[in-house]
Amino acid sequence: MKKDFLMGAATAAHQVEGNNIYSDYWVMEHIKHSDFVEPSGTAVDHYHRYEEDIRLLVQAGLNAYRFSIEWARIEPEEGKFDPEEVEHYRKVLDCCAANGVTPVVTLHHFSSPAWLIGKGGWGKPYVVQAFARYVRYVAQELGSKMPYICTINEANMGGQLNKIVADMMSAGKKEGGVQVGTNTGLDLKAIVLGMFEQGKAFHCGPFGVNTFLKPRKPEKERLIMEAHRAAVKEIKEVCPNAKVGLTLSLFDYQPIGDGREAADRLWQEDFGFYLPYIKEDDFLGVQNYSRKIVDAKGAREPAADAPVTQMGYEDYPASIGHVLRKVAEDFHGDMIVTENGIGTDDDARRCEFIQEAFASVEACIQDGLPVKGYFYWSLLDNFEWQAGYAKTFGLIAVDRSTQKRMPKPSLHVLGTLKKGEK
Ligand code: GCO
Repeated sequence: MKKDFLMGAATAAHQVEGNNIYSDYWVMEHIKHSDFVEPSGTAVDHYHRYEEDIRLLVQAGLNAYRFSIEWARIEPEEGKFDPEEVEHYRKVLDCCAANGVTPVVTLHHFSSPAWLIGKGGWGKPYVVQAFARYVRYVAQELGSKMPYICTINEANMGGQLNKIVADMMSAGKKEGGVQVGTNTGLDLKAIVLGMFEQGKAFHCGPFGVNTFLKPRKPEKERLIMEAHRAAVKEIKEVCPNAKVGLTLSLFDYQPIGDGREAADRLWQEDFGFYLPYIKEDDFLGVQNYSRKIVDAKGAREPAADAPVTQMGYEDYPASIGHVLRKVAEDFHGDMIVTENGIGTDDDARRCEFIQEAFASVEACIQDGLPVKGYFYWSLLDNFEWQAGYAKTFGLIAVDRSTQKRMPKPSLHVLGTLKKGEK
């Protein structure tokens, strides 16, 4: 493995830091009929323990760390930036530098400032201007310390949720159809009451709540991509040397029987639609967790005898290599695996998963694909959105009653892969 290959682990601010009180997620977690199984609370207190966490990453032999800067902390009130929060992230970036760790920074990872939702959120054109203003400020303050910037995490997740959540609810499935924690097991009354409570809390009415992951129609996807393009422009003006891209959630769609057309349609929805907006980017963050078998009617549930993860989708590590090869057919820039991992309470299986998944990435590199990094999701067991803390992806376990960190054998396994040891 080349010395400059980025080998690390990933987190997201809302899932690990704690007390993200000015965010839309905090509001949604605390309404009476919330669809979150539990609130994020103090999370795993990464906000105060990032130095220990980065040191554990380095001691394991890793050389890169992907994390997100929280817009709701930087701009808790519209147009008012908080210099103390900028200083916090400056310290995180300086901690990376002091430990020889390359930071890959995400500027939006699902959570937004609560005030944005009241202004139409990700459903109104204003979001492009608001996001660009936030990005420019962060680039001016911290850009010289950020060699790699992901503007938006999983720009296509809202579109994926739009397609799948309805199917999951009609099938009575709480989770499994998408690569993010969901909780679709609520009854209709609770869902409707929750909508009105959110509409009141955000001051935008029950049908005007456009959070980033609110299932959305294709025409709203354009706003996401316009926000990305505006952010790239701001970053390149302020710190032209930063490498900029976004990340996409991508499944390994495997057609069987007459499923080719359906598989191609799904890939076009998840990837092809976004390609024109990212073709000129410095890299694409590829995020993949599993495969889906596709027949003429569409994506199937995992086979009855297929191993599945805590999330309900198939435990299938080879998918990441397949997705990298599929992306490379049409995207000719660098690729970074910005998320790949497994939700399981069996760390021995996680060790095997990592070795199998990384072997498929290495095979892509050996075949000449420009893969420049691999980030395991996640460094720490954390808040899996609506599914809460029961889903454990981490290389490090955390006792949340004491916030004690307990590295798992899988952290060491990932580190040895960086050193080329098997
Ligand atoms: C995502 C998000 C992460 C998830 C991870 C595990 O890809 O959905 O980036 O926040 O926690 O994927 O589901």
